[in-house]
Amino acid sequence: MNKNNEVILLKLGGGLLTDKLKPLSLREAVVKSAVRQIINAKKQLILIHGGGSFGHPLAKKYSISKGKNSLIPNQILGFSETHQAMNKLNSYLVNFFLEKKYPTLSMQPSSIFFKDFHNYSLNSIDIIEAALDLKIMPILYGDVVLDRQGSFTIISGDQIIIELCKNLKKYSVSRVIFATETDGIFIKDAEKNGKHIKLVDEISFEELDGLDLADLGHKIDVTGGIQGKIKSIKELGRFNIPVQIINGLEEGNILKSLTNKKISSTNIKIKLK
Ligand code: IP8
Repeated sequence: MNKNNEVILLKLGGGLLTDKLKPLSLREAVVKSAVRQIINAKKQLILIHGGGSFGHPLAKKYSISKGKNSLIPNQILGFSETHQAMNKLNSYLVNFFLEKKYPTLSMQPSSIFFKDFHNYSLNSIDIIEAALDLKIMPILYGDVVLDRQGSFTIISGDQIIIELCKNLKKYSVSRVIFATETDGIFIKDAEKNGKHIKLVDEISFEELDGLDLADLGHKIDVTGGIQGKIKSIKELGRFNIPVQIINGLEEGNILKSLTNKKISSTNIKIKLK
C-alpha cells in the first residue's frame, strides 16, 4: 500500500506526567502544558503515554510484568487495579484535550493487543487509521495485556510504539519523539575521567550499542528505565525512522520538537536511502 500520509508518534513519559515518588500523583501543570503544545503544533500525531506513579507502583506490587503467579496474594485483582490506574491517568489527559475542544480517541491497549509468547497482535490498526483520517488524535498508553498462554504481562508505551511502526498501513511514521524528564541520553565523559556526564546529541542506531551510560538515578520503573528505552529505540532502528529524546519539563520543548526547531536533545539519525 502506498503510504501517503505522515504521522508523528509522540510518547509522553510517565516520569514526566507524574511524580514518580508519590503514587497516583499528576504533575498537572506539566500535563496541561504538554496538551497546549501538542494542540499548538497542529501536526497529525498519535499520542502514547507511560505509567509513571499511576501504573508502575501497582504493576510492581503485583509483579504483573512477570505473569500469573498464584503465590502473589490478590494478583488478579492487582491486574485490574493496574489497568484502572492507567485509565485514570489517561482520563486526565483526554479531559484536558476536551477542555481545549481538541478531539481525541483513547484506545485501551489491553483491549486491542494480545500477546502470544514474545509477539503481540494488534487487530485494530484500521480503527486507529480511521480516527487519523477524521483528524481525531488516537491516544494509547502503557497497560496490562493478556496472553494466549493464559497469563498476562505489561505492554509499555515504548512497545506500543514499536507495534504501531510495524502495523500502520496507510500512514508512515515520520518521527518518534520521546518526551522525558531529561534532555536525552547521558554518557560518562571519557575526557573527564568519567567523573562528568555529557549529553549525546546525535547518534546512529548502531552506535547505541556499547554506550557508557551515566546513572541518573531514576526511580521505580517495571519496564526498564533508560536501558529499556535504549533497547526499544534499537528495535525502532529496523524501521529507519528518526527518533528524538527531549526534555518535556523544559517549557516549549514539545512544541519546538514537533515543529522541527532545534533544542538540546538526543537525536538518533537514520541511514539515508
Ligand atoms: O511507563 C508502563 O508503561 P511505560 C505501564 O510506558 C504500566 O513503561 C501499567 C506500568
